[in-house]
Amino acid sequence: MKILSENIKLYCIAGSESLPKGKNIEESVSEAIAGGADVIQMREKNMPYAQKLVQARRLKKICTEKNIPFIINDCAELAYECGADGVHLGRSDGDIQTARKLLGESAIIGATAHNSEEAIEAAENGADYIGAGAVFVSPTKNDTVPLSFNELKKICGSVDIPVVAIGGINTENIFKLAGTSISGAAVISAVFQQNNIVLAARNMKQAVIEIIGVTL
Ligand code: TZP
Ligand code: MG
Repeated sequence: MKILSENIKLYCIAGSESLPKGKNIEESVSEAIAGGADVIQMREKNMPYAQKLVQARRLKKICTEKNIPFIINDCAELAYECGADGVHLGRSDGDIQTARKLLGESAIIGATAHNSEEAIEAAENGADYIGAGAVFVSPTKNDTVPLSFNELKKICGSVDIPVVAIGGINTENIFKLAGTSISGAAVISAVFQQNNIVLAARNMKQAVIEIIGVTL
């Protein structure tokens, strides 16, 4: 299952620590999909491996039923073991070619880039999409330095694979990214920390659709 730029508009990243108290991750992912999520990523930074595997298998089943790609953050081995559609690798999560050998040609491998040099390198190594950011101050990840509009635009222009912006994106500030040529937005809080996840995803998807066609 490869990813096309038209199928990565709303990339929703789910993690048990990013949900409001009492919210269940499976239900939340189902709601995000009902609202229009194009891709689901599972991102668990503090969960034991065995527990991540159980949860990942459950989420993979939900995504498969809806024909939505399911991506694992950080760990190609976990992606392999749970049968995910792919993995997202940050700069220190292992190399793309090793993950490709493990997961196979049809796997979706995403890579983080903070500038065009990193994006070009990832594309040359076989990445299927780029996650570029953070683009704004993120309420979820506090160790990021926001990218400028021009740097994001340069990243998009430097590779021919889809670029998804990440970091602090919501329905109000996403309009600042119009004209960068991003293919989509990856979000945590703008969808999963909202009371009505279906509605939040629907509004976010609409906002992405409105800005991606804009050229400056
Ligand atoms: N990488 C850069 S910012 C970020 C990640 C994983 C967090 C995104 O979460 P939010 O809540 O959409 O800012
Ligand atoms: Mg990572």
